[in-house]
Amino acid sequence: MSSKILIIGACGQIGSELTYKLREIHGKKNVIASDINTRKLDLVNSGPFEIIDAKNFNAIKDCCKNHNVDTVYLMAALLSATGEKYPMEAWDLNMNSLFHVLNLAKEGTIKKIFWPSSIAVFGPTTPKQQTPQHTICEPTTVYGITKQVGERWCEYYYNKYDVDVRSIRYPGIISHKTMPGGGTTDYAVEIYHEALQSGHYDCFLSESTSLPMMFMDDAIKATIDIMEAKPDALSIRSAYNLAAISFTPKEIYESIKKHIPDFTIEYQPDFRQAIADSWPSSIDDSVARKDWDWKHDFDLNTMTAEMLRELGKK
Ligand code: AKB
Repeated sequence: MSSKILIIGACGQIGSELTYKLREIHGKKNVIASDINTRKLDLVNSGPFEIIDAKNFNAIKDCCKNHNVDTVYLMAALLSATGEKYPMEAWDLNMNSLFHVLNLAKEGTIKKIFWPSSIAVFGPTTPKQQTPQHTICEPTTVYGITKQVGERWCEYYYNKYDVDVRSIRYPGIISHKTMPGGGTTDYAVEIYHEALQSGHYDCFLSESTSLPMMFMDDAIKATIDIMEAKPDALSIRSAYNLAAISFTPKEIYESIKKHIPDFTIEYQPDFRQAIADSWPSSIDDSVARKDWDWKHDFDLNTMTAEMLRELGKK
């Protein structure tokens, strides 16, 4: 039986698009999608699917053995805003799921892991502009703490047990196919939907909050590129800084207004403002660009045009 890929958390924002892309590359039957429920029926029906709770070591192990899985993409996580509401659940899911796949690789059941980190590893004491790869990481959110600790464990398993684990620090990801859930950067997706549906958006961040962001196509490309990179090319085994665009709510609003002149916005910052304020405004990703030739394609205006065109069809 040829070796297979397993995606854990395949019904999520990045997991679902990654599943479709990997199936396009490797063939449907070689990519097993899994999630804790079947909430995305189109994805569930698009190829092999297993119900797996990412906190259940035996369920992941059985699936890997039954399908001869050698590569796991662990995409299940509670994000920053939800993590603040359910801190223990975020710790439990984000950490235990990571240990499960790291230990499966350590014992030889699987060979390769992708695990996403985030700009949430940074905190208020981190340099805000062009945040370097190696810098102060004192996150203030539970989600950020799980990602920072997770990075340390990834590097530890690589150094101690030769586990081939690869990771990137995703910025906010924007897609027209799947809604994000529970993140601080979610406004940058909601705004496009509201611009088309009601012509008005109440933004939960202030107009001048600049955050690192990326169009989904670029995020998927980065994920696949780092997994295809030669092991020796990778100088970072915690997680790579990754960047594309940085913008404020006012800048994305203005970019949408070029297409929808009557679009209006109001700013009503809530608890997510403090999270956004603790994160960088822009990221220096030169190490990723050097090590595995990372480059992004979409800027704010090309992304806006694509988002409005695709969402407009729906
Ligand atoms: C969030 O806002 O929590 C996520 C992230 C930046 O990791 N999108």
